[in-house]
Amino acid sequence: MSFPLSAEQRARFDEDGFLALPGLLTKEEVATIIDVADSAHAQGLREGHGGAERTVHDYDIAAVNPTLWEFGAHERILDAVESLIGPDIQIHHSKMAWTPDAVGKGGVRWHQDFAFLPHSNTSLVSAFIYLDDTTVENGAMRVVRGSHKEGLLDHTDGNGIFLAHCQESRMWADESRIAAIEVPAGSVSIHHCLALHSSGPNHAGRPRRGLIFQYRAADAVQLGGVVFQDTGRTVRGSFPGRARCEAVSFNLPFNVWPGETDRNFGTYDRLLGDEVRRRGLNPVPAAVAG
Ligand SMILES: O=C(O)CCC(=O)C(=O)O
Repeated sequence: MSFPLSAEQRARFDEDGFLALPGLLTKEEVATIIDVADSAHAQGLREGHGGAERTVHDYDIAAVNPTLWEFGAHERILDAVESLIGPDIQIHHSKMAWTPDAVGKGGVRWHQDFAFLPHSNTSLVSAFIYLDDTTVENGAMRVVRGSHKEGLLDHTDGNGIFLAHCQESRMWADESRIAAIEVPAGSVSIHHCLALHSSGPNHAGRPRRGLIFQYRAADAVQLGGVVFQDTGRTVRGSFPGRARCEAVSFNLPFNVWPGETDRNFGTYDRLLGDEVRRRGLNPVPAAVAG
């Protein structure tokens, strides 16, 4: 059986740039994911990334875990995603999102996902599976309604250096535009790749855990940012062997995430050939390359 979004849900997504789908997963499914989230492997990753102090995103989590790999192809999630980006769907990445239980810790600054993962079109959505009842008190995600219609906002220092968070504070100055996604465990929220969003710190001292899959239409071809282990996994339909381009111009992310030398986070470098790099012909602005 398939569970596409209703016309009303699609219209709300088009208007707001996000949608909450309460109760999409069963209690048993949530418990299965929590088992992985609480495993020694996941805890080790979290600790390694400073998870006692800040919200951490452990990427590639589904690529290395067969149980989570299956959740990337969850039928009901894909039905909703298909209603938004069409029948040919790939994963761009998976990650476990973990806000520490400690009061006052955690949070994610305002950003648009597309700034991190520019593609030839904007048919990309992120699906956040909630493992805990989530409210503003324990660090719910907040979205600026309608911001996905305003194009890619500035995430740089003005000299081409990618700062990984949006610099245009006017965008979140009007509180009436901000919606907090407050949902029970087992819900899924889906947001557009240009929806401006952030998360608050944990004020409640109870967990706020999630599993996130970033999906893309199979004809969205990546132009910059990180290629993950599960990038390009087809989860529904097929790869059309074609790129669809939207007529837009935007800055590509240039830099290496501080302290994460293994990840080349947000760098353009891996799109260049060895010989171009060797000869120093790469176009990365000097301030960034140095
Ligand atoms: O973990 C969070 O609260 C935010 C997740 C997020 O912003 C993202 O995946 O882009």
